[in-house]
Amino acid sequence: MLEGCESRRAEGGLVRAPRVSYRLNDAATLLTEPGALAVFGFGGSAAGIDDPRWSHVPLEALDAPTPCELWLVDGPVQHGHHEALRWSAGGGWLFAALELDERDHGGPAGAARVAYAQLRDFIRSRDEQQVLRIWNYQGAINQGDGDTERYKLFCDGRAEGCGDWFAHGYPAATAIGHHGEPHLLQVYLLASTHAGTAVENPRQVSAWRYPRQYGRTSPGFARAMRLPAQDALAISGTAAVVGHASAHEGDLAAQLEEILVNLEALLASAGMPAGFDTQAPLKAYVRHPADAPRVRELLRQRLPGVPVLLLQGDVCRSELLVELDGWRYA
Ligand code: 3EB
Repeated sequence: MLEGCESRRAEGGLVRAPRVSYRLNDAATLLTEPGALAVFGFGGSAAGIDDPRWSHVPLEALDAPTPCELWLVDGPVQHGHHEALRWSAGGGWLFAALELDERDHGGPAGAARVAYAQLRDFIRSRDEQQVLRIWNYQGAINQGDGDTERYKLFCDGRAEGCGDWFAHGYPAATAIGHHGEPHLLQVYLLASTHAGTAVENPRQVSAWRYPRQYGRTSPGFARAMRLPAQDALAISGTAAVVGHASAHEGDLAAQLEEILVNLEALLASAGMPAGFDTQAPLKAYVRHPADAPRVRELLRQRLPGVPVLLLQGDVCRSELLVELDGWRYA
């Protein structure tokens, strides 16, 4: 039986997926939980905590009360700092994060280049060499025109900083615009001692093959990543992109429906069971806070019982109004 095989393999040394959940406890309490690898607070909840595992994500929460996000792993967790970055590690997993001020690095491209170069250098020194999932939060992401739009400059710098890091295959990723301090770039990642399996979406052109019209440098990310023990799928930021084109410009509900179709196609492509459940936390990044009630209601109908955190975030194409990402456990 497949399930039996997989759990035996996990016991035989393959790392069990981190358990990601939303919790209404305060961050300091969550950090005391055994196996706490990372804790995230959103928007206003700048808790002033001095722990490398704590991140303040500069996206405003559109839910009240706002939970924290907790990542739990098996076994003891170590943590520390390395240059500008914070890290924690345990159970075969590594979290690493950094925040840079673009003005210290000549702008959005320079900041992305330095962020990725630092992460790469750090990972090189670690046992957890396999980067599976990355999150990027950039201020004013849609500002600027054509190739000088800030997201496109971020893509240029990211590719430069990576060099040939992901020549064998890209991690899953999210890139979203925040409305916090405009020059702040935040990047964090999850890596492992074991490789995952990248998953593409048959309905979508792979991002690294996007045609020239979307920028000089195609975004380097996989649509999803099956974690090493095959017990979870990390789902990249998923928008209403079909082929390489944005669908349903100006139509929030239709974009959300398209995203749900994309997510189902992705689950099928990954060999995961259809649908989402109460164990699988998702995020919805909503461009206009006024759309939050509609997004919440539509998701309540279409994904009943699924924990979805609504955050104010700008999708990297200005015509896209909403994006989802998150997790699916097998
Ligand atoms: C898309 O499908 C939407 O640049 O890392 C989604 C996930 C998107 C990750 C990235 C961009 C990124 O193209 C945009």
